[in-house]
Amino acid sequence: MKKKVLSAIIAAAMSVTMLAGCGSQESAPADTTAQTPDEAPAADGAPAADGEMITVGFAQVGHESDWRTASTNSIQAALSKENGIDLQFVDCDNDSAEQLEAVRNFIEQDVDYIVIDPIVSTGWDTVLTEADDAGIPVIVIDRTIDDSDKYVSWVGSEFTNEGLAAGAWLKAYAEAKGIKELNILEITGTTGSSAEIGRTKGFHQYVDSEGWNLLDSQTGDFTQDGGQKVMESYCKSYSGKFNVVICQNDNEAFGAIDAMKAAGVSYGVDGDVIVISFDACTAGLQMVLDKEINADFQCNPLQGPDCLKIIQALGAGQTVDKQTFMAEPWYVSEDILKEITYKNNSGTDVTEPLVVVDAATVEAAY
Ligand code: GYE
Repeated sequence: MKKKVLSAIIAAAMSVTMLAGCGSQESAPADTTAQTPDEAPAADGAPAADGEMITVGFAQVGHESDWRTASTNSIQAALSKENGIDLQFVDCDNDSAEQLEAVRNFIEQDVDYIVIDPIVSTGWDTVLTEADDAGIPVIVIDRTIDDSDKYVSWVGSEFTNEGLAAGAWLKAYAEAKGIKELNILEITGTTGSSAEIGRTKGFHQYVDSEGWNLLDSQTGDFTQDGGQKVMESYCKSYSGKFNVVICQNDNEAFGAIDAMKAAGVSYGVDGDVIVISFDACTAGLQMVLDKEINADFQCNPLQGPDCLKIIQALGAGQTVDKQTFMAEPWYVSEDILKEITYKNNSGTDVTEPLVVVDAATVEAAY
């Protein structure tokens, strides 16, 4: 079946429906507001219906972290030939201009679907309008697009809740340990990415409301090398003055830990500096188990199966959610706090468990 025929059917079918089988974080503002047919970008056809392969172009952020590798693997495994999909994968190397060009190339090739993990959250409206005009549905995964709604569906994480959870945990942990003063160094992710924006916003709500001392905040660009360089300079500038390092992903935390080791700073459960991280990749959770990282707030990268379901649902003329949130636990090293309570990004008071990492948790990670 060809694009324009199905586009009318699918556009008409866009309404409020949960995507079956998708994880949905209880505390997340599961926004099930779907577009009306008039607002919806024209959705495309499913060539598999008449035996052809479905062509999908995926503009991936890059290869900056363990999380990213897990994300790429998940998409490639799900959007596979066995599942009737001919996937074109472009690694955009953390370069926004390259990513826009990749999407434009997909439009030119008239692929059936475009999947984007947007490096930054703005600058998208023109190219998404071009995709819409060409009748190609766009699916967004992981990071969000904040200046255009011309995509069919997004599946990813509630980054602000991740930052809020980190703040709520640090507050409860400091109280439990009798730590009176928090002097914090922050290493942020790629500036302008929704993951960086959300984690910063959530955590800073606690910095502000608790009156914590945020000594400095610099980007490590979500890389190990970036985390190490920032921490090397922090260790010189703030020697003996900090007792918390919050890194916005595991790879930055690995780099920061290497820098602290080199500078003779003790860290982790038995050290002077509390280490907080996000992602909960295998190597990150191993360091939680080894008591080097105190707490690791999961960001689930396994969006391949959800993405496949969205494509299949669209191809079958079914409705899809505009937003799907991944379910994400919070991991800790010590068994001293059972749960955290906080007001999440949608204003709801939530109490969520803290999972103490053991060998099986590490084994089950990505
Ligand atoms: O936390 C980081 C990666 O967009 C949520 O990007 C993702 C982030 C993840 O490089 O490791």
